[in-house]
Amino acid sequence: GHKGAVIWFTGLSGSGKSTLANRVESLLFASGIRTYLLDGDNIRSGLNRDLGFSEADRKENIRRISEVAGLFVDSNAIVLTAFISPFKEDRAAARTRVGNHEFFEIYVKCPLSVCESRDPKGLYKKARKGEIKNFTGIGSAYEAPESPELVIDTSEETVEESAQKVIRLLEKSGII
Ligand code: GGZ
Repeated sequence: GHKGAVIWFTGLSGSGKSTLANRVESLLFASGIRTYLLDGDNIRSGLNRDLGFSEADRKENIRRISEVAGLFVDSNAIVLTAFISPFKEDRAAARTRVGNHEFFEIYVKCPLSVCESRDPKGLYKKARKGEIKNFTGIGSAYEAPESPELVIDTSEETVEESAQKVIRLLEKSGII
């Protein structure tokens, strides 16, 4: 058996949140654990399609996501969230909503220069040209976590190593 929990990945665009969350999800799934992955693809396109990237909209984005994550935890699923979630206050509110013992904040750390060189969707390039005004790391702040449960440096380690660290954290915390 396993307990419900939220694995909350936070980091810049291009830091590797989704890649890592997907890898962790397949490892958990392979062990027969009930998981659900929340990301831009299933949240910003539906539930939150009325929201953009102003501070107020990002705040509301994270608030709704934490409410949904909390509901899944009630069903004993392990929820993985992959959103920039740039503001400390909003991540703290998510932690309070979900419950401190069920909330694992993973800082997906990666230098801005590396994220910018990856630039899979060309968004940093657009932000530099002024075509996206409030892009995180360029025209909008990213507040790094001060005491996350785990820090993963994706410019220094492989996705496999990182995923194993997340699994070990869940094991030693008694979630799985
Ligand atoms: C940041 C933006 C922006 C702005 C569009 N700032 O790399 P991506 O493309 O696939 O991931 C980014 C995603 C961020 O959405 P989140 O819901 O994770 O953000 S937040 O937690 O701050 O609400 C990026 C794309 O949306 N994107 N405009 N201005 N990222």
